Amino acid sequence: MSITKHDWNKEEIISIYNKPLMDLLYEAATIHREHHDPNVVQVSTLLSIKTGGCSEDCGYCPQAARYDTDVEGNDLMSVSQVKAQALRAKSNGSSRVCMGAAWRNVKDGSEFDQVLEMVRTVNKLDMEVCCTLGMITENQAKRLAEAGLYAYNHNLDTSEEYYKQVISTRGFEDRLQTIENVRKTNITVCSGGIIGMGESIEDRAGMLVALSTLNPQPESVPINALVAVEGTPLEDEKPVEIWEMIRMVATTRIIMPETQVRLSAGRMNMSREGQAMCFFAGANSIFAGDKLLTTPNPDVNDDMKMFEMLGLLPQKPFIKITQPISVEASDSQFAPLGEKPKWSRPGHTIERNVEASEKGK
Ligand code: SAM
Ligand code: DTB
Ligand code: SF4
Repeated sequence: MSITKHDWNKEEIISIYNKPLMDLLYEAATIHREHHDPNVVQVSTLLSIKTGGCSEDCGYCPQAARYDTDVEGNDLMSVSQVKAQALRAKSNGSSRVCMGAAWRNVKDGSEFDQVLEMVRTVNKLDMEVCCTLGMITENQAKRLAEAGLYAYNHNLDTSEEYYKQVISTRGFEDRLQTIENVRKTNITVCSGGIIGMGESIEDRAGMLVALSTLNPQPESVPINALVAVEGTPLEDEKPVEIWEMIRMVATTRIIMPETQVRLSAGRMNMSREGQAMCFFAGANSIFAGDKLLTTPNPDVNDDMKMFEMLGLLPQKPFIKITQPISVEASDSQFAPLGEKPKWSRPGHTIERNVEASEKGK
């Protein structure tokens, strides 16, 4: 079995990405088979526990308050609603629930306490619990870990250079800092990005350099194809070609052999044949359920038919890492610190974001 390399550079990654497709597929599939069962695919269900009304200007995101999209904002879900949805996801073959909140960062207080209770509740259903709540401090990561969180999703989204052309309200280094905070606990790291935002292949490689040089590398890497939502600055980006998705998945697999590569947003535009090639190229996880956070996703029954057709089996939970134990709130060792961390706010002008915000007024 090959040893994981942590010093990938952009040139090496670009030359892998641009290999003749058959060579790329063969190499990726070979590495995939050395590290994983090629017929097992992990299934995660997304749950938007707090939707819309977000303060940030992320150019891809329908949940940013400043853009005029059809997203209806909702307050934080109740713990019992989350439990009901998690049970449904479990009965549909999901081993993981990923709870997303349209927040810039986590603030200590009753809403975070409620999220911690959601984590305890879903962990007790013997499912892997993932959260994606924006930036978090070390103390908040420790409290999530103590509640039984299995994974924290925090995407780098794109290269450090292109990030500046997509988001102006927070910096790339804040993303890295949050990942570092998560790494101070036993929570696994889920971090990936989006293709199809107008970035170059160099930017895709730049993002993969940033992810693959993390040591340890993220345990899971979601590869999203942009869902271009009307009203967002990126509404006119054309859909990524399946070949780009296959190349991105294969390259990710080659440079991060152990990671779970997740075929994430954008599956509505992918044929079964296209997805099958992604699985061959090393994708071994999907988001299932008829909704991602706010946009449509394939019907779960159709996905299960696809699994059957391809001979794929959904992965059981806690295969690589044992189930965390949830400590009750009353026994917690970590008090909320009420910190006010200085996350950056670069505030430079991104013309298309400004234009979309103006239209949204
Ligand atoms: N607010 C938190 C944050 O930004 O970290 C968590 C939720 S946010 C919606 C999670 C991730 O969803 C983003 O980092 C981005 O990668 C992905 N995402 C959001 N909108 C998307 C879109 N239209 N198409 C593809 N991926 C998208
Ligand atoms: C990730 O990488 N993709 C998911 C999850 N992590 C949180 C989110 C995709 C969102 C797509 C747009 C939407 O449905 O709002
Ligand atoms: Fe807010 Fe996250 Fe969407 Fe950015 S990606 S606008 S932080 S919900």
